[in-house]
Amino acid sequence: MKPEWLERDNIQRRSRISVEEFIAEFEEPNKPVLLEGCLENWAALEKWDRDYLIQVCGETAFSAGPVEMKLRDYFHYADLVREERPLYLFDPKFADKTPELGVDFEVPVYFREDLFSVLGGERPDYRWVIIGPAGSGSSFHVDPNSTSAWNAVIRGSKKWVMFPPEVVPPGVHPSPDGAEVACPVSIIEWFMNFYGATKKWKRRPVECVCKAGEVVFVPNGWWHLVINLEDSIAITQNYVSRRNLLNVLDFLKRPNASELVSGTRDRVNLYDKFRTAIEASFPGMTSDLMQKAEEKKAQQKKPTFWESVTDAKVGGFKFSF
Ligand SMILES: O=C(O)CCC(=O)C(=O)O
Repeated sequence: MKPEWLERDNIQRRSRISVEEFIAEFEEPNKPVLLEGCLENWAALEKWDRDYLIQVCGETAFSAGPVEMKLRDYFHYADLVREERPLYLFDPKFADKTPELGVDFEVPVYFREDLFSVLGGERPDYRWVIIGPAGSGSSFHVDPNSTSAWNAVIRGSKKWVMFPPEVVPPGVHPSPDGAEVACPVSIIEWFMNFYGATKKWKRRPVECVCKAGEVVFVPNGWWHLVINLEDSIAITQNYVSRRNLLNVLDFLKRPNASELVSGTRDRVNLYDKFRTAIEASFPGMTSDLMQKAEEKKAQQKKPTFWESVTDAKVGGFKFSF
């Protein structure tokens, strides 16, 4: 990575804010934030390094792109690899495979509402351990099923570049139905060919380097690219809360849901199952949220006092008693 690709760090950073502040300032308005100091009681921060992981699950096979590899072999591969797109270990079943890992972390307070949990064993994949050498990472994508996510770095550091839902990153070409995304071949290629142009854009991307002990909140629909600046270990979790429930339901109901929905076997019926399970566990929640969304929309359309006394569109003054 060239130093100038790492200079811009314009994400909002917050330390030890309350859950209410997080919801009001970031989750409700769907804005990214880097959260400091919220992993203090994670044993993983003390314990998880290459030697510890090899000791507890070196012989266990984890998913690394298209292959399953024993963790011991993956670390060996990561030491030797010199490719531009190294295999990236990204495993959704790590805590089932190695229960010792599952008890070394907990969901940070901000993300405890987890509405997909009403689906029990039928919920889409939702948490992953992510391990990769410097240079590995995730090219531009939007997270699955319109969920939001948090990503906690345990070792190493990650450079993030994020664009809001309405801004498609340069060099990225989603198919009209959103089911496929064509991107430059490698992350470095994106930086070399497209990053410079974003400096002149009005809608600059949100960027940061997230270090061990820090968490990035990725609001739903945001495009993001992530590259590991060092050998890294992280945990990410995708979730649905009241703030994005309606988006997720809309997404699951789309006509091409069978192509769009991911992380679960039954992609077609997920909408009905989720809607029914939410209604059973939280009666009235969906209709309450819909009503509030309607009210908010109406509020946004309502002219302000100044707009109501002036004819803002034609510039004529209407004030009268
Ligand atoms: O590589 C990473 O840590 C980012 C992972 C990511 O973007 C995702 O899980 O959606």
